[in-house]
Amino acid sequence: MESTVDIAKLSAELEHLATFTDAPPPAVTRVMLSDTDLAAREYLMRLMEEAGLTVRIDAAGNLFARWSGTDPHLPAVATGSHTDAIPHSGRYDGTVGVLGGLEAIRSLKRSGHLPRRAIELVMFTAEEPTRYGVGCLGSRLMSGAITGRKAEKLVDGDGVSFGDFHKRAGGAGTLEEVRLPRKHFRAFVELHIEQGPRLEASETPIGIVTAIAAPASLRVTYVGAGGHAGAVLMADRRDALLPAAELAVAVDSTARNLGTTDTVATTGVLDVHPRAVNSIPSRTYLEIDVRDVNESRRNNVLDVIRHQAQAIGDRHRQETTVETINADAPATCDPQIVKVIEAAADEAQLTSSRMISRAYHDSLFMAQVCPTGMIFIPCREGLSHCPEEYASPLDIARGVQVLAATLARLSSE
Ligand code: HGY
Ligand code: MN
Ligand code: MN
Repeated sequence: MESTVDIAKLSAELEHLATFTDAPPPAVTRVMLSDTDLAAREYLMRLMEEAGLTVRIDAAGNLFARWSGTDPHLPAVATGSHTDAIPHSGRYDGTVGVLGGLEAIRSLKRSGHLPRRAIELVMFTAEEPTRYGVGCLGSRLMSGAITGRKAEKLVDGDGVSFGDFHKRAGGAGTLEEVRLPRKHFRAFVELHIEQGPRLEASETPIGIVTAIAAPASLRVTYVGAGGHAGAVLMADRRDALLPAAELAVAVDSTARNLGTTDTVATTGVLDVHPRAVNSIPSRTYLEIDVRDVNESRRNNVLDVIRHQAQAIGDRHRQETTVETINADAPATCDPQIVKVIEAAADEAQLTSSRMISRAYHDSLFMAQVCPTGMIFIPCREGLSHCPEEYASPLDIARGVQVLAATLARLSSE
């Protein structure tokens, strides 16, 4: 049956969701469980209920909206993504998978599809690492990659633990109960913008992800000696910004020299204390992101950077701490799900190409729960995690159409 996508409604919903932001438009900042994020969640839950879905929230704040199937005993087919947004970012990262997933379900309902297996739309909490330094907290808990007990102890920049903060979501149960048994779902399929230039450059409307790169991140602190910028002579200084600056350059050159094109490393956070022009930096804090599709190559670069961080700190006579926040394995998408998505794209007469995802997604962890696949759509110049992020209504509609056909096939099995 032909399911049609109401792209005007979906585009309006994406635009309205973007108004829930702590940054001036067109940028979007929506950090997990902030007041803005909670208001956005209310809006999304209302849309899900209007679509006739039954909504539940787990202790981590993951949101599940269920369309029951004719056979209640069969594991559901799931789709979804995230709606939290890093500071000063865009309006399509994650949201296309949540609102696009909702529209895929609505379009199937309109077409008269009756799913044998339930279809569940999932909005994962905290896909972005902004608050706690670790990404995919909601799906990590679902997969057991982190235990509830460990997640409780995570502390944000204001000293608030996730053990306290998660309660803002109003979810049921405990963080330990967030974990899903393997095969809790028949399959999980995530629609997402590519966050890279390949699909647009090759004029390919649909990407089918075969593997997701392995992300890792470090946090490094340097503690030197502060003091008056005018009074302390150069020979007497232990300026904490110097090792930090040296390390940031080393991170970049290590990825370029030791890796391949698939190896990337970024120093995305560099905080200076006390951050006053006439005060010598006494403490610096860095967060470093290292990724590669090849886990052992990623681990090698990570090890070198860890040693460089310590050696540079020693050379500058600084108190140095180097901590690994996460070092995850890459994920492989399920070959059978890849084929179902490919058949759905063919049915829609849309060309598709198989590719890897250099960004991570909740699918990285859902692949540990059930057979998982991802559908990519192009985004303008591959830009993402910035206000210039853009996906056209036509590309979004095509992605939703392929997602709907994929969900129809999987929920009829
Ligand atoms: O950082 C990532 O890859 C994802 O967009 N959070
Ligand atoms: Mn992101
Ligand atoms: Mn994302």
